[in-house]
Amino acid sequence: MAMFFELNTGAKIPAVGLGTWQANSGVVGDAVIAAVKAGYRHIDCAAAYNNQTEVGSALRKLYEEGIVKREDLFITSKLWCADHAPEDVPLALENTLNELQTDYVDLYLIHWPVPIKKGAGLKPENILPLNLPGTWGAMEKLHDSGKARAIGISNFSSKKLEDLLAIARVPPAVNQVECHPGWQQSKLQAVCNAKGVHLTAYSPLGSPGTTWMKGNVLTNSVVSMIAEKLGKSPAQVALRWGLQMGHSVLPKSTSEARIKENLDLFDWSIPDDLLAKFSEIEQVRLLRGNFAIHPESVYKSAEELWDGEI
Ligand code: NDP
Ligand code: 1BO
Repeated sequence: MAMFFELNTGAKIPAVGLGTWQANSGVVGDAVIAAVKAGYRHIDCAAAYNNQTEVGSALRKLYEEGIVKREDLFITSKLWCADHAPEDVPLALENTLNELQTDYVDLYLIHWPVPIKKGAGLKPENILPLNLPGTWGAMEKLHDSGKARAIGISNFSSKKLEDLLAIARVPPAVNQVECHPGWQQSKLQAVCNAKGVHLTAYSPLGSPGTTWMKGNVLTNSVVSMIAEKLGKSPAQVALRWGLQMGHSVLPKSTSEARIKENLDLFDWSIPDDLLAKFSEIEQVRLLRGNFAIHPESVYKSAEELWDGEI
């Protein structure tokens, strides 16, 4: 198993990236430093995580101490929902580049297919219809400028991905979506494979610390049984499953020990007979996008937001 997957741009995305959502100020910088020292070369960021400034300072320290060079890292960030207007897209990236102390990101994603009014909160009444040609056209210009070396999407259903492919001059390189043994995304993975779009798995451990998401991947009986048989932790089994399915994975941790554990995935594998057992796991989407769903919203039901993939 290589430590990278190749994107449709020809660039290589490291198979394991450090997640930074809900990594608090005061600890996220140390987590980034621990991760890079442990061998991570991919950091997953977003303007909405409100911690990019601390991530950027940690990266600057790593460059100054000669621990890693910028060109050896793969940095992802995401366009927030309030910045979908074409004129706001370059300003949003500029702000992110300043926060991350870099001239370019390796990958810039539309965070959600859920535009909201500028400056407004993420509430159903603030949601606007998706303007894919406008927003994607602005993303394509960022790609042309070299400030976003690859562009992509996040939380896009198969249908929304196909709608985008129908109008895109630059096809998306990545669709970053929830994906773990408890929400395997088989249909979306098949569409991504057919169209040459890489699927990155977010919440690859089922986000056990996010209590409202109610994930139980790490205590699932199939995952636990396989972990015991292989002498690995449930987290390692969940992550290794993702890699064997062809996904890059983004485990978040601010614990140095777990950061190391989550990268220890490359000198072993899940054999085929145990891999087959993952089909027995009940499938439940955890991050359902309830913030976008309301009878008066553009998305009146989860069915509409996810185009039936729910
Ligand atoms: P994960 O599935 O990565 O789970 C993170 C949780 O698991 C934390 O509570 C962490 O605690 C704990 N943990 C980490 N490693 C281990 C381990 N080895 N054993 C036991 N527990 C462990 O959840 P996230 O939802 O954070 O997803 C990962 C990343 O994906 C995000 O941080 C973000 O970068 C991205 N993401 C993107 C989204 C999008 O809309 N595009 C949505 C959601 C996530 P601790 O820190 O204490 O170790
Ligand atoms: C609304 C959750 C976003 C995490 O990427």
